[in-house]
Amino acid sequence: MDMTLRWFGKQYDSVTLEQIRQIPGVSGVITTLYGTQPGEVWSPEDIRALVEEVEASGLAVKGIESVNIHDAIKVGTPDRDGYIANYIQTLENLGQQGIKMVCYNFMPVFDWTRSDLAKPREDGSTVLSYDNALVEAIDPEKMFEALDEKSNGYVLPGWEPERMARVKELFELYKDVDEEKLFENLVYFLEKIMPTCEKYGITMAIHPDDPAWPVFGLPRIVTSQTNLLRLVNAVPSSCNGVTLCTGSLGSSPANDIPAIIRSLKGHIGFAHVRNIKYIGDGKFDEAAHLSADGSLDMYAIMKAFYDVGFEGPMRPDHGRAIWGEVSIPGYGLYDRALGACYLNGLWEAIDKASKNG
Ligand code: DNO
Repeated sequence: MDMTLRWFGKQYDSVTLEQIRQIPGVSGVITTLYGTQPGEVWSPEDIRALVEEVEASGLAVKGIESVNIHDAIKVGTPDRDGYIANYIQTLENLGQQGIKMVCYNFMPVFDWTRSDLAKPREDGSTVLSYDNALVEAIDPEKMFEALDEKSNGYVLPGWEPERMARVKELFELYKDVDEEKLFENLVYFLEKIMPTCEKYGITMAIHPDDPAWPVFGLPRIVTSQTNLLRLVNAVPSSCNGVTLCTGSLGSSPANDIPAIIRSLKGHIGFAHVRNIKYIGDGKFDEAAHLSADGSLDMYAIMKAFYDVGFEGPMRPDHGRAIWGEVSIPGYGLYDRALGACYLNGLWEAIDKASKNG
């Protein structure tokens, strides 16, 4: 396991590389060219500049999150091959700079969804929270505005304002896409890009749908152990992998996260580790990473990663907003740094216990 932190780039993030460098046990970042739009080719110059900037701070780029997928590919419109060719070119350019892991998602229209980005807790912190009843009551076209108002002025990951301006058009585009069609389009895409991934040893790590059920009637296909296994088996390649996001999969209490990790041995390319607190059916708050603060057993989760021999990048996922910090919601420095130390501590204990019998 290689502990990292997500970093959105100097222009976009409230957290600096210098700060990340000072978190014990964090040697790299997961980053992206945050200003690019899905479908664009990432230029070798821009990628090189990003890698050099990170390396100049004493850190390394341990992966990209995300290279987002154009809707034409998800919907399977006739122009998809052109966008796939662009994606392949981006992978070539990333591969040439030594990038070995790319996180992506295949969620229609919206990436992760929340009903509140700053829900106050008893401890005075705020967290991201989800209430299905509240989300389903919002007009999807208003969803972006609802979230943007509470984004502290930052661009939210996966919620590109340019795409969100076209929400109505996007819903129209997806109207004939059901789960099977979406799955077929994902397999089509993966089959086309695998040769390039294999050439450079890039693991494509699909991010689960968040939350792990359909929202606004849009299909969702990466929600459970069954469909994750179906996906890795549909395109057998060491480069067809998964981002094991404990919070996204964990949004459904039916998902046994340690069991899912164990069943995906050898297919996990990236790990997002966070805790959530169930507060009702289709309702949860994000929590501090500590097991006791939420509903997930973080020790059992880390033990499962350890037992499957997970060696890829891991990052603490969303944190609470604490100590007065203002940042991209979920992505402040303080609580994620606490999370990284806690997860590193669990790992050290598991490792030493296992070696000392
Ligand atoms: C939210 C993130 C997601 C994730 C994408 C991966 O905080 O976990 O936006 O990066 O779904 O493509």
